[in-house]
Amino acid sequence: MRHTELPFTGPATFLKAPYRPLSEPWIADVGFLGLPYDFAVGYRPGARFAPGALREASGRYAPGPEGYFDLETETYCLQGVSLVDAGDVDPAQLEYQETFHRITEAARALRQRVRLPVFVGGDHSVTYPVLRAYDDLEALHVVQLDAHLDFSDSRNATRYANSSPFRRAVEDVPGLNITVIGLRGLRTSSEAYRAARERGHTLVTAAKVRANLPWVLERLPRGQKVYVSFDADAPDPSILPGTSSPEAEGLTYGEAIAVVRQTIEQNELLGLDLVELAPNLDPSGLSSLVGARLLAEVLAVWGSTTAL
Ligand SMILES: [Mn+2]
Repeated sequence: MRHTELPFTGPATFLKAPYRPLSEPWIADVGFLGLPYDFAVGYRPGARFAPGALREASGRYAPGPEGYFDLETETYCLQGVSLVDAGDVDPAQLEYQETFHRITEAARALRQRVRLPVFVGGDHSVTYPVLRAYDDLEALHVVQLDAHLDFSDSRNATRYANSSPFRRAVEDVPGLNITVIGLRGLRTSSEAYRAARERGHTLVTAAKVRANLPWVLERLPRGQKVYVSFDADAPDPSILPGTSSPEAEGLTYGEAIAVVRQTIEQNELLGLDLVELAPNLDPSGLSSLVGARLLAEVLAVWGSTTAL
């Protein structure tokens, strides 16, 4: 029994999925893994609380046995799609290498079990050890929704913070290409920007999304294996204030979903993360509800465009 009627009943798991730790044998279509690690933030902490907060908030969006009824197509989606909450990776607090090792091993294990692994951070540093679990592929295209580039080689003599996960990832994971959507940080490192450009990354500002969304959608990868990394600071802080480093003039919810939808529809989605959501920075609870809704909606898009 994975579904009870009211949002706040039963044990809090992602979308009220059954909890099955990776130490047990199971397979499913979708598996959630919490990565409650935020020791790498350069500013306000709290993303360690996101897996717990999103489990609780996502009860609001738990699909019934028939899935979700899509108002646009008047059909059900996620019908018969099996979801599992695989629990959390325990961080080793200050031992980032040990923590990253645990994350990579858990991500590899999850990839063996499910068609779509969903990783819930944590600050953005966790995406680096997650992407290491994809090093068996010839090529992988990351679509990163983010206010910031997160491609710094080093900041304050620190190379594994949440401003560097993609710089570390391209060093370790073969065949990685990256498209970033939503950039608008005022303190963008020109070195990081040039290095990303030289690698052929596609860098799209939030201003460009606002000015011409169809132009942006045209530039998304096509026909590739993709991984979507969704930073909670990509949307505008008016809808998602609970994040370490909010930047004004962000994406609308609709723009963010349009980017993710187009990415999923024209590629093969092999993984997804939602990072940098700090529920403690938003006492209204709105950020957790928007984050949970986002996860649910991305799953619905994936379920309606993927043959299961
Ligand atoms: Mn980020």
